Amino acid sequence: MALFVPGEPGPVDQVRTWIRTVGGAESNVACNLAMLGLRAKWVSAVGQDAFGQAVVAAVESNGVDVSGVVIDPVRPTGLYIKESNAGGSPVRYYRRGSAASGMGPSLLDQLDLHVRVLHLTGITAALSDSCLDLMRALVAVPRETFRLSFDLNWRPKLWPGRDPSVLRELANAADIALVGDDEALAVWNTSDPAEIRRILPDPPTLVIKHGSRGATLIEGGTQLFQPALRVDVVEPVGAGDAFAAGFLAATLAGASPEHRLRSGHLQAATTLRTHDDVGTPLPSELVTSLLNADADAW
Ligand code: KDG
Repeated sequence: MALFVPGEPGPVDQVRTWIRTVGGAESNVACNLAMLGLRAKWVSAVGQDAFGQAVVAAVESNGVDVSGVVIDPVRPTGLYIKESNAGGSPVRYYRRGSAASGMGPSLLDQLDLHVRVLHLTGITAALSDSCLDLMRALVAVPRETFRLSFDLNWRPKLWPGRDPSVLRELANAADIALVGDDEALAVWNTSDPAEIRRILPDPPTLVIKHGSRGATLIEGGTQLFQPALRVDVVEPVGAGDAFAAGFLAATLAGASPEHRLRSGHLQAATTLRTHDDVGTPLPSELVTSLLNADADAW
């Protein structure tokens, strides 16, 4: 989506200067993966309009393969705005009837599934009936070579009139599921990791994020908590996507559970420090020293 961030303080109805940038959970993950040096492809749909061109160009400029993006000649590119530039992150969507909401199972033709990870999020399931059909088709694709990663990404503003119980089904179909404890509380009435595991027993890898506190990895009978980095937060939207990318990159590299969580937190820090959905890389020496730091120094 095209993303508008206020360019000056004040309530949105009085803001006259807007900064136009780009956001969207899945493209954020792809951009972060590319930033981490992995080959990433983003598949979606944008309108045949200036915002669509800008979105595709921005994602591509991060090093992401955008060759599978569909240009919809009829429906417009979705937009969203961040209503506040003073902390917090209320967002307002202008995406009903957008090109992305027109996606459906035919998009499978655009997908080259010779990948190591296919990453999906619960946002797509909320966009339309055809998007939900697409999600169901994607989780049903036989996985010979790739792992399916699924981030719950609970966005309450997208669900009125739709049944969010499907999120449990989709998350349980994943090999790697990522869930915020605040999201689990909203959707399943619990933020307790053991209870969340009971609701999501199937993914071999389950990551439960506890906001600024840290994250818990539950995998193969072990449970590991890793605190988050202390960061001066400018605005948190996109941090979960960056975390997912950091975690996935380290997972693909065969890193230890502790390093995988740390890699997620480090990547999240890049986004937390900016109003943009995708941040800029941290100095590599800092990353290396923090990945290998003692637990106390972290
Ligand atoms: O995770 C960040 C996303 O929420 C943001 O980029 C916008 O995709 C978006 C959404 O639907 O909220």
